[in-house]
Amino acid sequence: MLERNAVLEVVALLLIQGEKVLVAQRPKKDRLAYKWEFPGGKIEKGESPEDALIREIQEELGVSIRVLSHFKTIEHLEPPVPLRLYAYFAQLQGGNPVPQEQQNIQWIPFNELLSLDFAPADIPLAQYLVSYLNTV
Ligand code: DCM
Repeated sequence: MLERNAVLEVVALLLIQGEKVLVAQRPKKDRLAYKWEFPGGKIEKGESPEDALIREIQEELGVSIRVLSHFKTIEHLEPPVPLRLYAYFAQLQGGNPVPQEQQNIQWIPFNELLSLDFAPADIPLAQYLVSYLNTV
């Protein structure tokens, strides 16, 4: 397959504390500037999604996590960047997330989550998450 048709494989963190979930806002310099997302990023060649998530969260938020379980995989196959987003529940191993890449972060209450201006692939993920949280 030609590179331009490749689907980008990306991981996302679902980190919950009490009635809140952690979200990050993409910095000005990035694609999808100022859109909110669940923290994460690209899976590198040869890396498992779980290892990619642990690495990305250490890089972006300066904390180590323990990956608990896979929640959902979202396929957002539209241009300009078709992507497959693997979302995992995880817990902190200690410490608090601190942005390392000039992004804003916030712990947002479940009932406010859907009011955020999310990146396209994160919109259905947020919807699934809210539905799920309402059942547990
Ligand atoms: N991405 C996304 N949702 C996330 C994480 C990432 O849509 N929760 C997208 C944005 C980029 C690509 O994945 O197109 C790579 O992310 P990054 O630029 O953070 O490495």
